[in-house]
Amino acid sequence: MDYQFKEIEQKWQEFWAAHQTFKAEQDSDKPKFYVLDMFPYPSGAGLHVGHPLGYIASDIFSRYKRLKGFNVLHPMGYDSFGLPAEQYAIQTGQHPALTTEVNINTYRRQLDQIGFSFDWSREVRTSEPGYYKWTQWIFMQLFNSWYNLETDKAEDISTLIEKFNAAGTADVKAVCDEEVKSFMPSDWAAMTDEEKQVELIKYRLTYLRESTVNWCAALGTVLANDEVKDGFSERGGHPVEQKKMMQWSMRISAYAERLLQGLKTIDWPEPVKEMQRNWIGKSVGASVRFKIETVPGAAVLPAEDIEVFTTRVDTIFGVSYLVLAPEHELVAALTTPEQANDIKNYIDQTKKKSELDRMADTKTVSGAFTGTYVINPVSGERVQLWIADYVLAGYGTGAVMGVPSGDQRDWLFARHFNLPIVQILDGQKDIEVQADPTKEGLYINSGFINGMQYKEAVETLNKWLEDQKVGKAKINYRMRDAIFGRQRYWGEPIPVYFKNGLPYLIQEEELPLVLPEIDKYLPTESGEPPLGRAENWSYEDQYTYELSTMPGWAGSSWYWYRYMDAQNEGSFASKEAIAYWQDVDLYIGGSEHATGHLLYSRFWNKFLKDLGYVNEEEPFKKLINQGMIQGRSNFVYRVVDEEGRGTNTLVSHGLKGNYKTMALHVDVNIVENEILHVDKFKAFRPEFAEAEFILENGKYICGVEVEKMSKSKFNVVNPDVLIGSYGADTLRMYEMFLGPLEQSKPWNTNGIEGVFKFLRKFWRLFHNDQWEFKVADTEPTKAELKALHKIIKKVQDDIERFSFNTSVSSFMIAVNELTELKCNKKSILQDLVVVLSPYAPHITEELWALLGNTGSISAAAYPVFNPGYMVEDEFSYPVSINGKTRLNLNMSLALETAAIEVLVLADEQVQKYLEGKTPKKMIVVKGRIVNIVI
Ligand code: ANZ
Repeated sequence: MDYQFKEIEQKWQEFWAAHQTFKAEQDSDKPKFYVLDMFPYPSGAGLHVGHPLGYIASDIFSRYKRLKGFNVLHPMGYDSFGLPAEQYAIQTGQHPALTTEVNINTYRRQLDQIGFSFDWSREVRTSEPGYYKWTQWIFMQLFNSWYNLETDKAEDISTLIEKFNAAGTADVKAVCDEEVKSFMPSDWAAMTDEEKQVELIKYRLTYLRESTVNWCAALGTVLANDEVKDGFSERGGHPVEQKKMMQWSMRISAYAERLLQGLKTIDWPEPVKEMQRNWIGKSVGASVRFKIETVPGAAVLPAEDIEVFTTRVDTIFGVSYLVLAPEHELVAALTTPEQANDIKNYIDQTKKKSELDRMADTKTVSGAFTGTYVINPVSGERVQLWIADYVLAGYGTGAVMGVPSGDQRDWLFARHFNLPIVQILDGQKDIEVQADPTKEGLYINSGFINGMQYKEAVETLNKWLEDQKVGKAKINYRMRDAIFGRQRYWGEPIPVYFKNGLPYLIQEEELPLVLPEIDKYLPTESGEPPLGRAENWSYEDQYTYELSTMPGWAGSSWYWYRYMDAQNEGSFASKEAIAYWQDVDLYIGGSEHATGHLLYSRFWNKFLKDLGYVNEEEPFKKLINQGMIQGRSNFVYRVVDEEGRGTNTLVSHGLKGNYKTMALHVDVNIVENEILHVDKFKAFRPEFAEAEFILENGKYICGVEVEKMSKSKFNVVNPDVLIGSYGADTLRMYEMFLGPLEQSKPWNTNGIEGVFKFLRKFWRLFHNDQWEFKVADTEPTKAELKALHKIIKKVQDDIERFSFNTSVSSFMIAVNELTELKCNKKSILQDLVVVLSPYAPHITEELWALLGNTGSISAAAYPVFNPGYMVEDEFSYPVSINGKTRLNLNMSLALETAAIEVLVLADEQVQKYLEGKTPKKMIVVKGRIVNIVI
C-alpha cells in the first residue's frame, strides 16, 4: 500500500492513548530524564505553526532519550489563569472557566494530532482548585517565613520570634523592610498581638506594602515591569501610569545573591543569564550619610541624615551637590518656603514621566533646589540639596551624591545649574576616563586619600566611614521585591483575611480558597477589585478576604514539581517523587520569559529548598530558547489614482513599478508559490469580484514580506491544515528542517512537499513496485551497513547537541543511498526505523509493526554505532607521472607501500605511460597518492 498517513497517524495516536505508552513510572531501574516545555496559555486562537516548534524539538529529544534507556518524564499542561479569558468575560459575560475549557480542548486536539509523547495522566491546569490549592499553600509558607542572613536561608517565622523573645532585635540579621524597630526582649513581650503582627510582617517573605505600581486603568490592574513596554501594557497596548497602592510583595531581593551565583551552575543560553545578571544588577559600593545643616523656616528639623548609595566612594571629595529623587520622603520636610513653589512644580512635572522614560533620558537636565544644605561627612564641606528626576526613588537609597568631575551626568547637571566643579583626579581631564575605576589616576584635592591608587582609596574610605559611623561598604542590588497581586478576577485567590486591618492566613485545612462566583467581571462601584462583588464571601462570616488575586506568574513558578506527582492530594508532590525526579534536565521555551518566569521560578525553588521541601537549588539544569517562527505575508497591489484612492484594478508584483499602487495583505492560504488563486481571492474579498487583474505571463504574482505571524496580517498558517494534507510526521520533520532550533525564521510552506516526498520514499524502501510490503532477510552488504551506521551516528550526534535540522537532511541522504543500493534488507531497515522514530513517530510505528515487532517502537533501543563499518577499505589512488596526474587506481587501504608499488607498475595503463622505461624514483604516500618520476 502507498503511504497512507491519515490512517497510520490516527491508528498510532489511538494506540498510544489506549496503552498509555508514555506514562512515566517513578519506580524504575532506569535513570530518569525530565524534559519540560513551557506550558501554554490556552488562547482562543489555538495553535499556529510557530507554537509547536519547541514542543516538536523537546518531543524528539524525549523519544530519543527513551530509546537510549532513560525513564523519561515529558508532561504537558496549561497556564490557564490570565487576562485574555477575563477580558472576553467582561465583553461577553461568559465565565472565564468556560472559555478556558473550550480553548484547552482545542489545544488538546491540536497537540494530539501532532503525535507528542506527553504523559497526559500528569496534566496540570493552574486554574483548577486542585492545583491552585498548592499555589496558595506555597504563598502561606512564604508568609510564614523570614530570611535569616546568618544561615543565608529562609526559615520559619517562629525562629525569628524565638530570637525576639531571647534577645530582641540585637541578634537578628534579616532581609526586611527598612523601617523595622529596634527593641529589647522586654519590649517585645510588652507588645500586643497586633503590634507584634505589625512588626513581623516587615520580615515575612510575602508582605503588604505601599508601593509605586504600574497601574493600567483600562485593564483595571497593576502590571509587572516586564508587562509594560514604553509606557503601554504589553497586552492590548493601553496606557500605564505610576500609582501608589497597598500591594502584596514577594521578598525576592533576599535571594539576589543566590540567584546571581546560581547562574554559574546551570547550562543556559548566555543572553538569558546576562539578562538575569542585569536584572539582579549587583553594585558594589558604599552608603554614606550626609548631615542636614539647617532648614531655614522649617518648623521641625529632620533628625535623620540623608543616606546616599555610591559605587564611587573614592570621588567623595569631589561632591558638589546632593540630589534626592522627587518622591523621596524627606523632600517636603527639607524644602524651604522660598523654594516650595519650584519644588512643587518640579514634582508635578515628574509625575508625568514613567520610570523607564526617566532612566532612558540621559540628555535633558532638569531639577530644583530645595533651599537646604547638607554636610559632606568626609570633607566637612557644605553643599546644596536638589531634587532631580534622574534619581530614582526605588533604587539604592533614592539619594545620590553629585560628583561633576567623576560622572558625566553630574557634570552636565552642575554646569547647567552653575554648581561648583572640583578636579579630584590627577592628570586626567577626561571625565569618562575618570569615571572608569580601571583607569587609575592618583587623587588630588582629596584630603587623606591624596596620592593613593583606586583600590587603596576605596578601602581607606570605607574603613574611615565605618569608624566614624557615617557610612559603610555596601552591596546594592537593582532587583526589587516583586509585586504579587492583581485587581482582577481570573487568578488564584490569596488565602488571607483581614482583622482590624491586619492580614492573617486562613487555616491550611481550608485550602483551596476557591474563587467565588460574581455577577460581573468588573471592579465594584467603589473601585474594589471584582472579588468585592462576591456575595456572602467572608472569613468566618465576618472578616473580609483579600480581594486581589495572584499575578500571572504564581502558578508557573512551581508547576514542574506538580508534574512529578500531579494527583497528590496530600502535598504538592510527594517526597519520593521529588527525590526521584529531582529537577528538569531539559527545559525548552521562548526567550520572552528570560527575567519573569525564569527568575521567579528559581526564587520559589530556592525558597522551597530552604524549607526542605525540595532537594535541588536550581530547577532547570539546561535551558534552550527556541526561535520565533515569523509569518511570511503575501500582498496584492491595488492601483490607486492621482488622489491616492483605490481603483478596481490589481496589478501583479512584477508590473507594479508601472503604476501607483497600495499593497494589501492577502490570505497566504490562497497563494501557492506566490501565485494568487484569483477566484479564491474574489471570494475572500468580494469587493474585488469585478476587479481587473493585470497579469504576468497569465499569472498574478504576489509580493512577499516577513512579519510577525498574526491574524490581522492574514499570514497565519494553521498546523491542522498542513496535517490534513501531509500528516503530522511531515509537519514535525518540516518544522525541524526550517533551520537551527534557536534561530528565528520565517515560515514558508513551499518546502513541505519535499519532506513529504522523502517520507514516501522512505516508505517505498519497505515495499515492492506493487506497493506490497516486502523486506529481505539476507545479509547486508558493506555499503548498506555503512549507510546505516553513518545515519546512526549522525542523528545521535545531532540530537545530543540539539541540532535537529541537520538530521533531517541526513535522513534524506541515507534514504537516497539505500534506494540507490536497492536495499530492502530487514536488518538495515529495522535499525533505520528506530533512528527515524523520534522525528516521525507514526510512520515508524507502522513499519516497526509491519517488520513483525509487537508493542510500541518507543520501547526499542537506539542502535549502537559500529565505527568498524565506516572504515573505507579501498582508496582510489591518484597516480602522477612526472608531476602530472594521469589516472586513478583502486587499491585496498590495507596494502603496504611495497605491494602498492608492485600493483601500480603492473597496471597496463601505467606501463603505457612508462613507455618501457624503469622509473628513477617512486613515492607512495599511503592513503593519499602515488608519484612516479621517469
Ligand atoms: C557618586 C558617583 C561618582 C557615582 C561617579 C558614579 C560615578 P549602579 O552601578 O547602577 O549601581 N545612583 C545611586 N542611586 C541612584 C538612584 N536612586 N538613581 C539614580 N542614580 C543613582 O550605579 C550606582 C551609581 O549611580 C551611584 O554612584 C550613584 O552615583 C548613582 F564618578 O555616586 B554614584
